[in-house]
Amino acid sequence: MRRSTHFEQFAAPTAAPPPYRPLGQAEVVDCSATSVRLRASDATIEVTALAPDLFRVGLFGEGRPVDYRSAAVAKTAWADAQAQVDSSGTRITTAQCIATIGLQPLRIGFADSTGRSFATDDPRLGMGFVPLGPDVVDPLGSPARVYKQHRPTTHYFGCGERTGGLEKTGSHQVFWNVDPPMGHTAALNNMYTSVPFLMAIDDGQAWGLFVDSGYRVEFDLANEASDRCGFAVDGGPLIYYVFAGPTPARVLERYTELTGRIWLPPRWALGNHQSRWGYRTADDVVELVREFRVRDLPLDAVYLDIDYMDGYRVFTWDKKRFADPAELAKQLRAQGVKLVTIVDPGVKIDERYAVYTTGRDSELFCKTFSGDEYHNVVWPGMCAFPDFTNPRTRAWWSDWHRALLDVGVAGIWCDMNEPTVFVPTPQTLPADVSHHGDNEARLHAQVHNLYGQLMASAAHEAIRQQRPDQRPFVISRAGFAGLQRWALHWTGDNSSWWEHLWMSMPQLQNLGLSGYAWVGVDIGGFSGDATAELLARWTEFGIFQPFCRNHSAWNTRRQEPWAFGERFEALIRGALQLRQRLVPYLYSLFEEASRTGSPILRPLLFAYPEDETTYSADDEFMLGDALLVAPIARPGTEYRHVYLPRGTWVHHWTGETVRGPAHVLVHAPLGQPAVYVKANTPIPMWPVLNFDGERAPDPLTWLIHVANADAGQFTAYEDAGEGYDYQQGEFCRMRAECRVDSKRVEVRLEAPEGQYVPPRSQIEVELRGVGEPQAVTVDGQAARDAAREGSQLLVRMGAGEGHVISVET
Ligand code: MIG
Repeated sequence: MRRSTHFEQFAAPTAAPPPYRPLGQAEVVDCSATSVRLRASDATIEVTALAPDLFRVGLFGEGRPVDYRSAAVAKTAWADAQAQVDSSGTRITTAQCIATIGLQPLRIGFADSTGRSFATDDPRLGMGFVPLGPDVVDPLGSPARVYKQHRPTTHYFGCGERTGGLEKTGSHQVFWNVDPPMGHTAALNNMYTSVPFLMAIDDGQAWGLFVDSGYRVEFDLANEASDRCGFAVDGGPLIYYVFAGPTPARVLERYTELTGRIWLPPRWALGNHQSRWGYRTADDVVELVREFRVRDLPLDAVYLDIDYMDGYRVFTWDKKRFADPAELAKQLRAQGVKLVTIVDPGVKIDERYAVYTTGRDSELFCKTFSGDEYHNVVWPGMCAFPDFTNPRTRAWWSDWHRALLDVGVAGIWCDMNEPTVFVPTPQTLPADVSHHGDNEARLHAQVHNLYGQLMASAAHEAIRQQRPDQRPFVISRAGFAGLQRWALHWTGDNSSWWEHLWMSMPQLQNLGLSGYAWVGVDIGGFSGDATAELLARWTEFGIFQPFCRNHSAWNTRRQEPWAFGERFEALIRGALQLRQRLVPYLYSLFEEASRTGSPILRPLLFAYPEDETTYSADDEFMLGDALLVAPIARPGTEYRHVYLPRGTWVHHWTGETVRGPAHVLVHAPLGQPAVYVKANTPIPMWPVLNFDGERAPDPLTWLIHVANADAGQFTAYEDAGEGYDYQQGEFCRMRAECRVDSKRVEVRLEAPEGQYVPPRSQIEVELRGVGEPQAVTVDGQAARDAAREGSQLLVRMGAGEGHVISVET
């Protein structure tokens, strides 16, 4: 593994092994109830059980103190490990896991209660340092690595934001936030956000590993050698966490307990969002919204890109083109549309611009190594860059959001926060830029990957403080592990290519496996020109993303839903309406993600880790547990292969039932994306209306594709969709279950739980695939309001209480 300052292409070829000095002999210096501290020459090593399935290992070189402070970690107090440390200090046992510590030389390994080993040090290389050469001393601490055994049965996933396919076994992964050149291909390694987290599956059992460092981090996943993997930091301590699983859900639950989970978004955030770099005037925006309304296209939020600012000065409005932003926000709000504005970190150097002068006077900007304000060029011209590691900077930055929030902006879009600078070519701050403000000065190299996340956290706090009745809406391009607790993430500047429509699928699935539950790619592609078919197919896929936004660059062909004529507009309308119909299901998945860290858009392997066929089925995905979506990602194509894992699946449009595991060829003409629904699982849906996310429409429909298969169930979550009353019990959970035997279909709607009463009078149960029923009863009485159309049966009843619907077939 390399250092960022080391250019391989200029090094003479050598057969010499890479410079690496493994730790040698160690001695136990201290034991507590849950941890063992060791010393190996001048390094301190600590192994701690934080929970029965979570261990932390820290390596602190050159006599440095143990220090786990981190911008990634949300939970620091762990009390429930109930571990036992043996008398020699070489074994820590929990109810689920055993850590073994070999002393001669120091090697650390883990095993589950059945003895299966995972994340176990490579016996030869173990953990150690990379000496920098005889004359070099790194004042920040030497780069460090740990080498683990790679078992041939292990498969790796996760690793945050990536190009290429879902499985990362055999690859080398770099974690260093950059604004990559346009046209992301599989040759691209690191991108905008870095999540040094690995989800491993070995023989159906999941485990995880997280390296917590703001430095450049690298993972070698059996690339260098087929029998080991490696995890490296470019400096400072090497701190890593090991998760024992044994399911992907369990790994993610612990990982997101450590690094945080998404918050419950305002419901409007789940609707359809429209954006483009180039909505240049308030009139453009009004006209845009009018088009959506006239054409009966769902719309819940519009984005203002850098065009709204005065000379790209952040926290300003162009006085001519956006003369009355409060009026604009008000007009949109009246039509149920929220306004989101972009915020870039670069602050224009301008004596008459208070964002700059106040930042300068309070020394809140990053400095050069010699102590001057660091300057570089971004959109506004020469800029200074806030030192977001300084809490005073974050408070000051939050406060400036008043210029946006006070006029009625509902959400903040953090861009360019890798951070990106333009000179000499688009790249990031030099490694020796100083972040001096946080009591403890740090070099940019130490905190690079944290910069974007800290900026997003300031935006999040701005909304929390200045709009205490609203739930934050923050979208960020850059981040680190834990970004999910401050912002949703979109994947930056993709291209209007079929290849990128395909790539979106594994990319979003790996983000979901890395704790980012709330994610999306730009629908239609950002750069390059979309075509009619591409936009239609991309929208058919995009509506199943947690975040559904069409966005494009100024110099590209327009790609609003009507850009390609009526036929394609109708297809896109159909897709966006399906999105609207799915909001109750989606909202329930968001609520689940906020409690458990489960991804919303999930790879099949999340629920079926024992089924290795799912590992390569990465151009299809699950939305929650009940929907399986297999988009078409090629032009002129109407058929595709779909893998269906175990269980019974019903094709949403035709009702065809398939028993998995099965490989099927599905017909998916435009307008009918391949969607399979788990048989008998009730899906809560809204009627099609041009809703505004603040009201729950009437009725709620439970759609059930019935088949002679296992019972299905789902619990819908609802609340006011905004604000915090839900934390005081103002929510409603409705559980629905459907059982089928040879004679009957029985649907049980349990009485709603919780204090929130959705403003609706009716509940509908829509049963598909029931044939010609003999009798339909609701609560034992012949159904009064039931209608049949083909094999579809619609039964209506009063909302607010429990019901049993019975259909004799
Ligand atoms: O240098 O603000 O990824 O979504 O439209 C480009 C203009 C800066 C990059 C973002 C993109 C946004 C664009 N920005």
